[in-house]
Amino acid sequence: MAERGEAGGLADEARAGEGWVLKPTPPDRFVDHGCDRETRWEALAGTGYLVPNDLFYVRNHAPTPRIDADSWRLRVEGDGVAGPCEFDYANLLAMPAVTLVRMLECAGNGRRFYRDAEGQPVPGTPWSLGAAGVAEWTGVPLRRVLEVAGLKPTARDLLPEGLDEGRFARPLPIEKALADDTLLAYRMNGEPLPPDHGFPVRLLVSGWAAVASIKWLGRIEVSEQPLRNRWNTEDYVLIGPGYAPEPPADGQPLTALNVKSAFELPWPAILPPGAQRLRGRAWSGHGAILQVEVSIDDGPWQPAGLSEPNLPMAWACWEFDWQAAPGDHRLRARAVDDQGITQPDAARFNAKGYLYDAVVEHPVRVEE
Ligand SMILES: Nc1nc2c(c(=O)[nH]1)N[C@H]1C(S)=C(S)[C@@H](COP(=O)(O)O)O[C@H]1N2
Ligand SMILES: [Mo]
Repeated sequence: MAERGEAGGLADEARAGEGWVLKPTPPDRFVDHGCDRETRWEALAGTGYLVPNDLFYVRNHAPTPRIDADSWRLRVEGDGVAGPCEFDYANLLAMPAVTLVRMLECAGNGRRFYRDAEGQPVPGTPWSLGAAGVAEWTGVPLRRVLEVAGLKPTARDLLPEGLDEGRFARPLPIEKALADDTLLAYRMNGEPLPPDHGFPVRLLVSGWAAVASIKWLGRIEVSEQPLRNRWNTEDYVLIGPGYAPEPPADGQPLTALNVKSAFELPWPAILPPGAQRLRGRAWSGHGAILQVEVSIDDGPWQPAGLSEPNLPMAWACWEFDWQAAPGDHRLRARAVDDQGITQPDAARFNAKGYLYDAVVEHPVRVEE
């Protein structure tokens, strides 16, 4: 094993594997990407609509910090509020709470398919489709807290900042900050937020790439000026043909998620011949799922059955009955949301490999 600090990159990579994520992420349930852990789709089979906290993917830019709720404070300040203001954990818990079911999905989910399906390598964590999950979140609308802090009508952008190493922070426009379903969340699936998912308080920004949902929140700057940092000008920005730059950003800062679907199967899957009930999930950052179709080996698109619940900005579970014949097969699923947005045959290339939304071919071998 390389000595720490021997070669900069190596030391960093070695460090990224150790102790970044606190919860157990066994290899039968997660793919280990070093600092990030991807949920295996086959592990979601039979889990119900919500992803249990212990199975939820983790995306960290720094190790999960251990934060004491009693000494924790959220500071709201900047020229967009009347004056600086502090909230403690008890203050937030005492405010009227809202509970919502929403998806979190990493902007890079599906990134490996830019290379594997489209022959266009891109840097970054090579997620398959498991950097997504749906949970029930409880918290206080961010708007309420901003109102208490004396939000000015001239406020324009917010900078929510994490307490992790490097103080991860990404600017958020005021319109999205004021949405009814933008929360300061402190519970996930009925439990206090787990440390890896932002304890004690994280932002939940509905329908947007999960990079907006800052974990371990410690401070929110409210500004009358547009705010920029690396995370909305260089990273988490769509850069490529067809994405006109919005200077000073190198491209278009990521906002809403798009439409995707996945099978609850291992990659590749091995199935016995005969009647198979295939299951999967489909989701959209713009609304609810209207329809899912499945095609086997370039055969016709056939409707899959959707089950309830089918909540907007969460996902729909679906199933499809298949008579599996021995041999190698390619399964495809394609979703349409209630805004009429569907999955294309090829995703629109962008330099950092975000928002891969094309129909994915899932390899399956059927054998005795
Ligand atoms: N403070 C902080 N917040 C953060 C991050 C981070 O590294 N630090 N990662 C972001 C990214 S890129 C994603 S995809 C989601 C992941 O949330 P999860 O680990 O709870 O699934 O958190 C977001 N919030
Ligand atoms: Mo992410």
